[in-house]
Amino acid sequence: MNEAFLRACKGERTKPVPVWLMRQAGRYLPAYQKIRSDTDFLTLCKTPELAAKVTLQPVDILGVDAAILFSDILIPLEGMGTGLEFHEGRGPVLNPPVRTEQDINRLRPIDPVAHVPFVLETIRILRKELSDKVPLIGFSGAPFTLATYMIEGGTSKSFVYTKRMLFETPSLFSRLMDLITESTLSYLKAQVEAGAQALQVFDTWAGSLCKEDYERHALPYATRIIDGLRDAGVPIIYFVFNGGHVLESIHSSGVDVIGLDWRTEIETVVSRLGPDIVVQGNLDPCALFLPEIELKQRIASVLSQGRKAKAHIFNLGHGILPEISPEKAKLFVKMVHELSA
Ligand code: 1CP
Repeated sequence: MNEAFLRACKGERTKPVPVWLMRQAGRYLPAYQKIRSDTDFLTLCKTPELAAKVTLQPVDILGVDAAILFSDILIPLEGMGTGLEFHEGRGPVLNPPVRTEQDINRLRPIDPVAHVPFVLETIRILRKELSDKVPLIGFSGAPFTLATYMIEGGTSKSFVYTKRMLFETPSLFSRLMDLITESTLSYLKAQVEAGAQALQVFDTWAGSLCKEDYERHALPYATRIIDGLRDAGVPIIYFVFNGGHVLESIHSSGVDVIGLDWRTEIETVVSRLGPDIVVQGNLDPCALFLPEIELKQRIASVLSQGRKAKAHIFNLGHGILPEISPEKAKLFVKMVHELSA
C-alpha cells in the first residue's frame, strides 16, 4: 500500500509529495457521469456498491495518493431529522429550515449504525478494494458549516438567518451547535471504526465570520471534534475555506493538518504559524485551465513553499471544477509527482 499520504499527515516529509483532489470523484469524470445518468445523487450516496465504485474511479484514472469516501457533508443531517433533497442546478434543499426552538426540538442526535449504515458499509467495501492501493479518507462538515445548511435551508451567500440566530439568540445557536457537534463526533468515530484511515473536516462557510465570531461560534465546536477524536488514532485535516484571516485560531485547534485554499500562500502561512505545521493545498482549481508550462510553474511554486513546512500534502485549494478535463487532472497529478520526486 502507498503510505505517502498517511506519512505526510503525521509530519513526515515524503518524496514524492502525496496528492489528491477535493471532489476528485465527480462530474468532470465521464465514468462518474455515466453512473449519474441513471442514478440520482442521493441514491448514489446510499448505495454502497455504487458509492464505492465512484470513490475508486479517480484512484484508478488519476493515480492520486488517497481515496476520499464518496458521500456528502449533508448526508448525516437527514439522520438527525432534517429533510434533504438535491435539486439539479439548485443544489441542496433542507426543508423545513431550522430556525426556532421548536425546530431544534424536532432534531435528534445521529445514531450512525441506525441512520447511515450505507456510509459505514461503503467504507468497509472500500477498505477491502483499496488494501494494496491507497489510504481511505473519511469526512464530515464542521459544525458551523452544517448549521448554515440547516438554518438557511440550503446554500446561501450572506448567511443571514444563521448570523441572525447567532447574534439575536446565541443560546439557541449554541444549543444547535452542541447537537451537531455531538452527532458529528459520533459519525466520525463510526467512520474510523468502519475503516477510515484519516478524516477531513470541511468548514466551507466559517470564513464568512470575522475572527472574533469565528473564535466564539465556530472554532470551539470544531476543536471539540478534533479533541474528541484524539484517541481514534487517525490524522485529521481541518479545511476552512477562505480562512486566511483566522489561521492562528485554526492552528490553536491542535489539528494535525491545516487545509488551505489558494488565497493565502503557504510561505505566508509558515511565516505566521512557524515551520512546525503540516499543510494541505493549495493550487487555485482554475489553474488547471493554464497551459501546461504555466501549470508546471505554479505547481513548482506551491511545492517549493510546501518544503518550508514540516510536511506537505498537495491538493487544490477547493474542489475540482466540472469543466476540467480528466486528461488535465491526470497531468496535474503526474506533474506533482515528478516535480517532487
Ligand atoms: O452529481 C452531482 O451533480 C452532485 C454533485 C455533488 C458531489 C459530487 C455534491 C452535491 N456533493 C458531491 C460529493 C462530495 N461533496 C464529496 C465527495 C468526495 C470527493 O471529494 O470526491 C465531498 C467531500 C463533498 C463535500 C461537500 N458537500 C462540501 C464541502 C466541500 C466543499 O466543496 O467546500 C459542501 C459544502 C457540500 C454541499 C454540497 N454538495 C453538493 C452540492 C451541490 C453542495 C452545495 C455547495 C454549495 O452550497 O454551494
